[in-house]
Amino acid sequence: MADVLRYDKDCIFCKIIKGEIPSTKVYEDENCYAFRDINPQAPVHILVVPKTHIASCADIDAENAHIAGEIFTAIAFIARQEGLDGGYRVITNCGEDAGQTVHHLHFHILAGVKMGERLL
Ligand code: DGP
Repeated sequence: MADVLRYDKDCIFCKIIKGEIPSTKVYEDENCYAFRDINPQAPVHILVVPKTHIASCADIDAENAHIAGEIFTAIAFIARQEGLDGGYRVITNCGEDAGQTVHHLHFHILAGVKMGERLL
């Protein structure tokens, strides 16, 4: 069942989800929305977000944890849809030290380039 969606009126990703700011949609279901990053860091760079406003993965709790599973189910679907057979990296930045700039939980799917084993 779909959650009752909560939006933050000042959140850029909430505005994208509501269609108030345009985006290149890749995937959508009841609880998740995915679109191409405006500043791609790899040939394929997609953001997957919950439709309801959650600031970061630090705000995942027992009540909303199902969203994490739904997002990863969407990520696997999107990877098949995009033909990411060579693999892909999934990143979520949480907080200032991690470089989070948009405070609406989002997962980056990066692909289309050989990334190597180092994360930083
Ligand atoms: P992070 O640093 O993890 O908070 O990443 C935020 C990402 O969001 C960054 O890669 C750029 C992307 N982004 C910011 N504003 C917009 C926008 O208006 N449209 C799209 N498509 N992406 C955006």
